[in-house]
Amino acid sequence: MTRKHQTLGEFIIENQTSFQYSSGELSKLINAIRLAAKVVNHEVNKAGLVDVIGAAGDTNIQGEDQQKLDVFANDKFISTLTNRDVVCGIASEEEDSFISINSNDEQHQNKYVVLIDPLDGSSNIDVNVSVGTIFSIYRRITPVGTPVQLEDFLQPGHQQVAAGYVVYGTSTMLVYTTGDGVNGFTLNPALGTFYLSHPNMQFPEDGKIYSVNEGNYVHFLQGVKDYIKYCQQEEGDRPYTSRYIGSLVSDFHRNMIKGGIYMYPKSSVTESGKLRLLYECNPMAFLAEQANGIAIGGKTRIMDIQPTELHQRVPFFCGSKNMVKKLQEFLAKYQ
Ligand code: AHM
Ligand code: MG
Repeated sequence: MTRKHQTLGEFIIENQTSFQYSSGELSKLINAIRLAAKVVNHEVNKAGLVDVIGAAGDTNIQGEDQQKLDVFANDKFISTLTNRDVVCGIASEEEDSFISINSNDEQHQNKYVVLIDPLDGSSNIDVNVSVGTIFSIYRRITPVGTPVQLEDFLQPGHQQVAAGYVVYGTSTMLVYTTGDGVNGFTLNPALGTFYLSHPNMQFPEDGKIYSVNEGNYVHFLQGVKDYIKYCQQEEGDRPYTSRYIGSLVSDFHRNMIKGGIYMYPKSSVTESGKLRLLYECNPMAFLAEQANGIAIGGKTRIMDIQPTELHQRVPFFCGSKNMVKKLQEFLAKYQ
């Protein structure tokens, strides 16, 4: 149930029992992400002051070293999740390997692992364009009370129990799913409180926006090239509008609200595309499917791919149902 003026904290408590494994542990975990998001938001908002307060690598007035924002966000999410004792393992786009947390201690019986991209699109920060945090949550598959293993992180996306993102945009929003629809919460910066602003978010079935880095057009496979030409043709409701922020969270967020398709294909120079299956594609795919959208990696559904390594990259196409289906028709011609 959703109410007007409901805060994220209230929403988590009220919806806790609708979650199939309800024990309060997942709620604590989402609360920890909420807290870290607020701290990172505060820091991201100050990014434009870099000439005033010092750049990464400098020492600030308190004698502390200034960190790059993606390093700051990584440290903040990891320390919050660790200190609050809500997970048994974390994998981050910023870390080479996964982190095991107190998993060999009988006191710590946590069941969940988190995979996180702490600050996606961070190259956009220097030019004051929106960036985001993406997270993905699974139940571990190895026994509780033993150290987590790589296999706990290499689960296909359809095993996710929750996923979401924070978009640090004109407003800061936290959008997430626990497998029961997608809800969006907007931060009131004066109060430091997230309010339910976008209940039950849904991709429109049709859309008119396509998002792709067209600078790479010459390297794309013929099916993708043909679909892009289709988007540009004058017929019916086409040509579509081209919008590419280059910040996955922002492009996805806009497409979910307005209707659209996001594409990061493989190409003749990037055999698997750019985006990471575990930190970017799976959580976005879970959100998309929960919001009446589709996410594929070519022929396959993104969430059916069996991961083989932590930092695996895959092609990614995601958005409004009818747009992704049309793209599939073009891709099928060349398979
Ligand atoms: P990052 O994880 O290094 O920030 O890269 C991911 C980002 C996505 O947010 C964005 O959609 C994409 O890279 C943009 O890539 P490109 O500049 O190649 O179009
Ligand atoms: Mg990223």
